[in-house]
Amino acid sequence: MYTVPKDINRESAVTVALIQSDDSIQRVMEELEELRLLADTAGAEVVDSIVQRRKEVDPATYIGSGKVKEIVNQAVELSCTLIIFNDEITPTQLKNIRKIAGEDIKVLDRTGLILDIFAQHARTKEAKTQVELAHMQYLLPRLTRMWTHLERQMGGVGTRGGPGETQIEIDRRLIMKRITQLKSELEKIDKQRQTQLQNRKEEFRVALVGYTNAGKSTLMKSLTGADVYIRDQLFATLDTTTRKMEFPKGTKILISDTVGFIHKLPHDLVASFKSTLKEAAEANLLLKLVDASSGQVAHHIQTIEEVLMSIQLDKIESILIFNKIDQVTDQTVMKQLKIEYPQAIFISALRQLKLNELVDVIQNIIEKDFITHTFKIRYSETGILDNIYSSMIVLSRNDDDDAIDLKVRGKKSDMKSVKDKLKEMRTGLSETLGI
Ligand SMILES: Nc1nc2c(ncn2[C@@H]2O[C@H](COP(=O)(O)OP(=O)(O)OP(=O)(O)O)[C@@H](O)[C@H]2O)c(=O)[nH]1
Ligand SMILES: [Mg+2]
Repeated sequence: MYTVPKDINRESAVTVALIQSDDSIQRVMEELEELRLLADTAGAEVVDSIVQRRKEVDPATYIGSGKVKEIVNQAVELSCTLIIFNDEITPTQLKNIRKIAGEDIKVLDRTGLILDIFAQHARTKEAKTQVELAHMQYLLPRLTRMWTHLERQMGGVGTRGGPGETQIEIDRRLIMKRITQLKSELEKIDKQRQTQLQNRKEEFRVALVGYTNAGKSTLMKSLTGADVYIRDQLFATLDTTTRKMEFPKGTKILISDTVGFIHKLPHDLVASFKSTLKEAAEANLLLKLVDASSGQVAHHIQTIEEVLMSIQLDKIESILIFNKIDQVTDQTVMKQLKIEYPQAIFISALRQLKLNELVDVIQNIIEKDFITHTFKIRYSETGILDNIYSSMIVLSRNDDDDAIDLKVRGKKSDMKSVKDKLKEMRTGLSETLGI
């Protein structure tokens, strides 16, 4: 469960949600709670949430100008510097709301808030380039004189990651030029990634996917010992980390940790993170991680499926994993989850509970297409042993007087490559012996 750190220097914010006739109230409340976590990660404390019922969205101000005025007054009363809307609002709506809000209050929507967090958390060049591209694309239709003026005056939440102070003055044409530049930089990075992936084609690849804060990086660390960034924050990870992992039977796999998903993930962000998500696209197996203690299990699973479908990764074989079981205190919740998701695995990445079970399931999936074969290796051919031991599971070994009998299980392609090498060695030997 997420805990809000108290910090008196944090900005105060009011969140605003719209409920239309077919919206579920519970759904909107959950979204507001998530918005609070997003704001908290960005550095703002939500002190009030306002819900407005309307049949239809107001094209000019999203919730109606009267309601906007009321919210602005409320924000002033509560000494808030920030109003955050639960949904993505159009550039026109944003412009009009900002006009009403005046210069002392910043107005953001969910996308703007997520972009702000991404800007704070991007570390590698790739992540930074992707975030800047998404930010520029978001900024382009929203670039107004008034806004640039505001941005220059204020700092903090919602103003990071976009253009710097001098860049703010540049016009749309220059921003468009920057977008082209960033796209070509990403293409270059993408090509490098392709080459890396090409080199790893032979290895079995597993990618961790799931809702943000589900514990993907923690699982990566528990499985591989990788020193990845773990925080009780949304979008702690924005970069891909790939590590080798060796199973007890000797099978080696590559495992990747990557950016998390969230409900209403901004479209531009998904598009600009395509390159990072390629690691998942090239995977043989996806580990879909869900926080069992979140109280939003079904919703999180639905989001994972939706995002995977939107990036065409929904056909990859996958395992559903419930994490943080140590945090589920209500045993009826666990029972219910086990009934509803009979195929799922239940673990605690942090406490390292049931990780063996997970490793066994992955191992079984890898071994599904394995075949068994017995090689007879002559003592003059022991040079091939390294090759066999590194790519296959050795079931038994019998060192006879004239040869070694090795019973192995492994991929058909690995068997073939060993057979070919042996053949080559034997023909070479026949040639030198003149037989
Ligand atoms: N109690 C408990 N906490 C866990 C477990 N696994 C992860 N956590 C905590 O959950 C928080 C988020 O973990 P991360 O591994 O950073 O989650 P993530 O899925 O990588 O999140 P993002 O990178 O932000 O998308 C951290 O505070 C972890 O310590 C678990 O099994 N039990
Ligand atoms: Mg992470």
